[in-house]
This record gives sequence, structure tokens and C-alpha cells, in this order.
Amino acid sequence: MAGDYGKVKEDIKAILKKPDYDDGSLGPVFVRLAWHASGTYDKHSRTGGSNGATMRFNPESNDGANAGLEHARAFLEPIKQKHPWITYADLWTLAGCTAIEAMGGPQIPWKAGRTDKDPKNLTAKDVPPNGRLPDAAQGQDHVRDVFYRMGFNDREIVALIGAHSLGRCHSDRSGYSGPWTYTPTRFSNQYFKLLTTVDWRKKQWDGPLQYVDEDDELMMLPADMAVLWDPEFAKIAKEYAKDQDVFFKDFAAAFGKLVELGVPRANDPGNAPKRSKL
Ligand code: CCH
Repeated sequence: MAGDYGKVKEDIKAILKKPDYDDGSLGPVFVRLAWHASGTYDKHSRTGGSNGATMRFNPESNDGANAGLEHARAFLEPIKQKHPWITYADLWTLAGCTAIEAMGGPQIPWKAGRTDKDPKNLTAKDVPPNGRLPDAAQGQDHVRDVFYRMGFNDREIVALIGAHSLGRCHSDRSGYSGPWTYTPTRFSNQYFKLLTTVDWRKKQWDGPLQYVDEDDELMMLPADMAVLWDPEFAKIAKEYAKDQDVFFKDFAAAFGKLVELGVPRANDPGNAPKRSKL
């Protein structure tokens, strides 16, 4: 039936488990897809964001930050074929939210209604430029610049980065390597527990600077360490390490806000594109 988002959700859940892929789940890469599709938003120009599903197009599809997400998009393609009425923009964001829930995380508020940009009428300004997503090699000033541009505050930033309880870095995608937690397919506050207690040290290798625990099993990016080294961020990270319920509540609200960025809603003119007549 056209418009049955519950059925799409069921189909997303049904493909998550994949024993021969990474840690056995497509969940983490779906969360990263939803985040990168949305995180291009610029509140000043009101451009970018999840509406449009512009990651299908150059230059966004070729942004180094999006390396590997072509796999996530391909894994979702059979679901798009089965439910052709759903837009890619809704499907990608719904997949991220569904994956978080299915991996034990909180329920994320999600609403349908995103449209896809038509490739036939595409102009250069319809696709966000490269460089809007955070650079893992940088510290707190950069992280703040990028997330403030999307419209987030410090508490929302720390909550969102807690998604690194999931998944891993791939040397053939970002150049970094390894998971942040021992349970990369379970959504939890383990990222904050580890970040604030492990004795992190520089990894000895030829790759980009990253931090590892003494057994070289777990990792942190320089941008993750910024959460520990910045006093404001660290206070929030410690709170989340102690109280998973607070983390879940804050994360659900922040991720729900993330996937709404740039989505025009009739009752929210402030979020509508500039040219809208709302
Ligand atoms: Fe992230 N992330 N992320 N991240 N991320 C990577 C992987 C995941 C940064 C860098 C990286 C968020 C914020 C940041 C996920 C969710 C979120 C990788 C490895 C890098 C690098 C990519 C690879 O090699 O495959 C930086 C920098 C920031 C902020 O400063 C936010 C916010 C979210 C979601 C709310 C998830 C999930 C992954 C794992 C993907 C996978 O394939 O396992």
C-alpha cells in the first residue's frame, strides 16, 4: 500500500542483520547515512540538509566525508524498488532512525514529507558543496563551528557524537581504523564511559593520527578527544557516562532535530527554504 511507512520500517529492520558485513549489522552505516544526508545544513543560507536526497549527485556524492555511504545507499535500493512511492530523502532518514531503535536505542521522532530533487532540473546550487561535514582530524573549535552552523548547541553536539557507540572506522573509507566500543551494534552510552575512563594514547602506525586503548582494540578520533579535552563538552560527556537515560532522551531529541534540518514544514516557516511563499 502506498504510504505505509510502517511496512517500510519493517523491511528496513529485516535487512539490518548481515553476518558477512563488518560487525554483522547494516545499522551503523545507515545511521551515518542519515546523519551525513542531514548534516550539510547551513542555517544562515538555509541550504543543505536531508530534503532533496542530494547525496545522489555530484559534488556531494564524491565528498571524501561520504566515502563508503554508496554501500548504505545500495543496500536500501531494493526497499526503494519495493516501495517506489517513498522518497530517498525519507527512506535514508527513516533507515537511520529505525536502525537506532532496532539496535537498542531510543525511539527517534521522525516525520515523512521530504521530497527528492529531480535530477533533470538540477542546478549547481541545489547540491551542497563539499566540506560542510566535520573533519575528524580537527578539535573543538572546528566541531563547534560545524555544528553551530547546523543550529545545534553544546549539549546537542555531545549527545549526537554519542552515536559513535555504533560502528567503526574503515581504512578504505576515512583512513581511520577500528571501533569506538566493544559493542558496535548496540546503541548505548558505552562511548562516553570509555571516552572518559580509558587511558587513550596515540596509535603507532603510518595512518592518520588517532587514539587507541592500551590493547589497540578501541579507537578515538581527534574530534572525539576534543569532547574529552573541552571542559564544557567533558562535563556533558561525564553526565551521559553516568546516566544512560539522560543520554537517550537528549540523543533522541537531537537526532530527531538533525533529520528535520532543511525540511520545509507548513507549520514552521522559519525552517522553510528562502524562496518559499509560506
Ligand atoms: Fe561519525 N564518523 N563523526 N558521527 N559516525 C565515522 C563513523 C560513524 C565524525 C567522523 C567519523 C557523528 C559525528 C562525527 C557515525 C555517526 C555519527 C567515521 C568513520 C568518521 C571518520 C567512517 C568510516 O571510515 O567508515 C566526526 C569528526 C564527527 C563530529 O565531529 C554524528 C553526529 C553521528 C550520528 C549522530 C556512525 C554510526 C559511524 C559508523 C559508520 C559505520 O560504517 O560503521
